[in-house]
Amino acid sequence: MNGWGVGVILRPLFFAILEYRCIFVAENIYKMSTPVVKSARFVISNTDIKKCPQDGKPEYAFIGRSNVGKSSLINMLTNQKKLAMTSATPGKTLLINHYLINNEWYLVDLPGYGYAKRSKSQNEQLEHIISDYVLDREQMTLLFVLIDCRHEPQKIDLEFFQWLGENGVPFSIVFTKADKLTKGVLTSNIAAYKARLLKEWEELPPVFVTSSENTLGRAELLQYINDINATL
Ligand SMILES: Nc1nc2c(ncn2[C@@H]2O[C@H](COP(=O)(O)OP(=O)(O)O)[C@@H](O)[C@H]2O)c(=O)[nH]1
Ligand SMILES: [Mg+2]
Repeated sequence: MNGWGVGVILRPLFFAILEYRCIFVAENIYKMSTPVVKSARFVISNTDIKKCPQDGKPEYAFIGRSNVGKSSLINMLTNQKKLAMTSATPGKTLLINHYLINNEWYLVDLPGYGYAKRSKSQNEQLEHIISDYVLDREQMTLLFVLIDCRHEPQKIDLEFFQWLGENGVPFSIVFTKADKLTKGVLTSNIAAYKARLLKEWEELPPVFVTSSENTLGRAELLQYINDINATL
């Protein structure tokens, strides 16, 4: 996908704020119990942000390459097997899916980018939907960019990070599928990924490591969202 823009060295203020929050979360992890998801329900699928829920509740959106594990992560966080549709083959749907959590906030499953078999017009539509949501959706509190921890940094993701930075979009990074690597390889892959990002960024946003298979990272992500909700 083209059009995410070119890179410059960026140091947006929001990273400092997010980093502070992350340190706060990390310092409190020892006394942390997993925040409770009392209820989670699918609300609506859309291609048009104007038709997304208008109740003003905060939204935490998941984005990343097709098949990275967005829907699985939503199921893992909500402790439901089939809330979000998962698939072994990359999906072709271009939908923004809203899931209401505890009647208080939304998890949003955005369409995946980077699926090679999409036509040019589908890719244009995809860019349109993603940029409409990410840039214009006022309720979007934070964007979680999902990265498969098994892979080297991919151009499309790096360009996407640059585009987010240039547009001042607050985001965090979530590594997925941690169960597929040994601890040693996981640690070195993540260190290498961060080192790659630090070539262009002075600071990194908060980073989470997750597995939808064994719930690694569930408590940390839910706590992070809870902490942000508490500041709103
Ligand atoms: N082992 C493992 N497989 C995963 C994990 N997350 C997703 N998957 C698998 O990866 C494939 C794509 O997942 P999905 O959630 O549909 O990805 P999406 O396209 O980003 O929504 C499915 O076969 C999932 O079962 C994970 O944490 N561990
Ligand atoms: Mg999906």
